[in-house]
Amino acid sequence: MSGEPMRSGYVVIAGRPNVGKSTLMNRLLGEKLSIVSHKPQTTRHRILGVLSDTASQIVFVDTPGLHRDAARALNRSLNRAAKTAVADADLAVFVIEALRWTEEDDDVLQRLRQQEIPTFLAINKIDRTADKSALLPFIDDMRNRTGCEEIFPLSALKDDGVARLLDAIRTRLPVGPALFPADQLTDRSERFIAAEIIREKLTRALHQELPYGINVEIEAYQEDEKGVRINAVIWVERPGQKAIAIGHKGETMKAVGRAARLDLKKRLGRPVHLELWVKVLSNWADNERHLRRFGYDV
Ligand SMILES: Nc1nc2c(ncn2[C@@H]2O[C@H](COP(=O)(O)OP(=O)(O)OP(=O)(O)O)[C@@H](O)[C@H]2O)c(=O)[nH]1
Ligand SMILES: [Mg+2]
Repeated sequence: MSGEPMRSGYVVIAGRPNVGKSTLMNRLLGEKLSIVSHKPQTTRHRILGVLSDTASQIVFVDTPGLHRDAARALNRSLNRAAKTAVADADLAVFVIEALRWTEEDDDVLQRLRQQEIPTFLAINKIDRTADKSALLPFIDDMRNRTGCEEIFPLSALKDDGVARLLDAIRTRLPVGPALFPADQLTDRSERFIAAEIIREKLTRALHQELPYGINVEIEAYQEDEKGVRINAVIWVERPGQKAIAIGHKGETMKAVGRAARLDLKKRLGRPVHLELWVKVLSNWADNERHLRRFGYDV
């Protein structure tokens, strides 16, 4: 025993869409928990990732990206989930992209200031900056603009600079007992994670706007001695989207099913039998009743 008191707390990972929040949380956790894609608005729910050791427990909170174009009910729900997560945190990691500052980043900053929570600034994707000397003036500029004293240039993708951020988070946590059992990784069920993995593969496979109109619902999740049997419905908003999601001769659906099954098998450590159906639920992303049914904050 070191004699140091136990530390624990909620650390929200906040930022506009697509800056790499989920990639960073997965890296900090050392596990792929949150889904990741190159399209904005991949994360749609608040997801807790718990990192425990003998001296501390960090409860990371991955959030949907806070964004401006919130014309649809689903977008408003994503923003609401992000905002409430920030309100409940002990510490925030504000993620931005190297050499970029946008109005949406400024919105996130204003939100963090309103809540008055201590904030670390993570400048992500530094691997994309060939000329590293350009980072120094950017860091100074960001220090002035955000008022954050603790700034961490890093690459979540390449695991560069992440350990330094993790150490700083540990020392900043309030003294307190563990909030979750030490062996618990997340607050989310295997069923939820299965739906997310399927949505990740769909988001990566489908082009343009279609991923925004997709929701995955697990209809059956049964375990027996042979493994896990999962039936999932992929809801789209219009008949034309159904044809695209299925693909020519069902090829898109087959590829998505294969990729999801492999990932699920790895995650669950058991064989997985997966069946996918594509169905239309007209305009579900703009309907609060449907959103509630699918578990969104409305
Ligand atoms: N080059 C580079 N790409 C990164 C890095 N971190 C994340 N990415 C990529 O950025 C894209 C978005 O990553 P996500 O982790 O899904 O971003 P997010 O902020 O969680 O996005 P939303 O959930 O949509 O708000 C993906 O294509 C990632 O692979 C990084 O350090 N370097
Ligand atoms: Mg995300």
